[in-house]
Amino acid sequence: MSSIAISGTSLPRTGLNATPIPPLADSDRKPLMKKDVSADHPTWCPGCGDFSVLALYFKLIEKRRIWHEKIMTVAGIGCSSRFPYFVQGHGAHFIHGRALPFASGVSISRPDLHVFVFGGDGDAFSIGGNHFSHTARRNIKMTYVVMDNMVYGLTKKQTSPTSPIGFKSKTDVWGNFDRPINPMKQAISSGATFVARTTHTNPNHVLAMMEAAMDHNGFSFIECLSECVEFYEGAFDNSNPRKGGKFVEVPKEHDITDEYAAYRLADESAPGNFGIFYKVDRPTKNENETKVISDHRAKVGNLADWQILQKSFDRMK
Ligand SMILES: Cc1ncc(C[n+]2csc(CCOP(=O)(O)OP(=O)(O)O)c2C)c(N)n1
Ligand code: SF4
Ligand SMILES: [Mg+2]
Repeated sequence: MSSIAISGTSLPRTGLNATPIPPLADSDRKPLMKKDVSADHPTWCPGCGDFSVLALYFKLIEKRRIWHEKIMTVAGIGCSSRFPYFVQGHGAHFIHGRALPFASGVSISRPDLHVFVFGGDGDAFSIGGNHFSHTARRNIKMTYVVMDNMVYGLTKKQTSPTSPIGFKSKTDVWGNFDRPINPMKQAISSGATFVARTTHTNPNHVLAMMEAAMDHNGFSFIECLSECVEFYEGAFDNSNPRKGGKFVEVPKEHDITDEYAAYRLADESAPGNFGIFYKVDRPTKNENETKVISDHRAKVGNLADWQILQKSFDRMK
């Protein structure tokens, strides 16, 4: 379909010289339902926890009226990272561990979008560990949901950075003896301004955490336990009341602005607490960069981007 740009919006044309059809006002648009936003049939194993996270993302899109052109779903590589394939909207299935730098560029250059990043524990804390720390400390506005199954699923059962001590895998046939990363502590210490924990077995809670994260102005991180039924079955039974476990919410009296209290919560042994551990406001990199750009633009007499660039090139001559 050809299109024409009017006041920054792309309007569809029905023929070469046809009058552009004005876009519908947001209030006249119908919320997108699962059938409107589900793409390819998910190729996860039957029973995989990732199905539940995807279903709740669809719910979020419907409930918060995120339009097709505003959906931005980024991922790295892994079973969980196949996520953008299954969403009918903009997105990228990027390089293993490199989803956050890609998402950072999108977030900073497109302030009208809320970028969602989904991925696995290996993607986030092994190969992508450095990007995790730097995106968090820069407080770049986006929501990062790590679907933690405590194993490498796609590559068929290697030890991941969150695998518990004693976990037997193809890389640790004798049982893992390396101390696992605690994603919540890692997020808080790296400077994430919103840190929450949930589990795929509690759909209402997953949706509530995604909504709160989306409303946060900054880097919002959610550790979502998501069972790999193929290579780590039963890993989260202790937090699932249907399997005899206990789902314990963050205590009501917890102060979410208290960093040390958040650490103490994060330090509790498995299955731990679920809910928002930490949430504070700090200027985002998005805001800081926008200010630098507008200050500079004002200084150079509000020249167009290409004129500023030309001036820089001229200085290099
Ligand atoms: C640069 C690079 N290194 C290694 C791999 C192989 N690889 C693909 S996915 C993956 C780990 C997946 O584990 P995780 O991120 O926890 O996702 P899951 O499959 O468990 O959802 C690895 C090591 C790769 N694709 N690219
Ligand atoms: S291997 Fe595990 S993580 Fe991957 S789709 Fe199957 S159950 Fe899910
Ligand atoms: Mg994993």
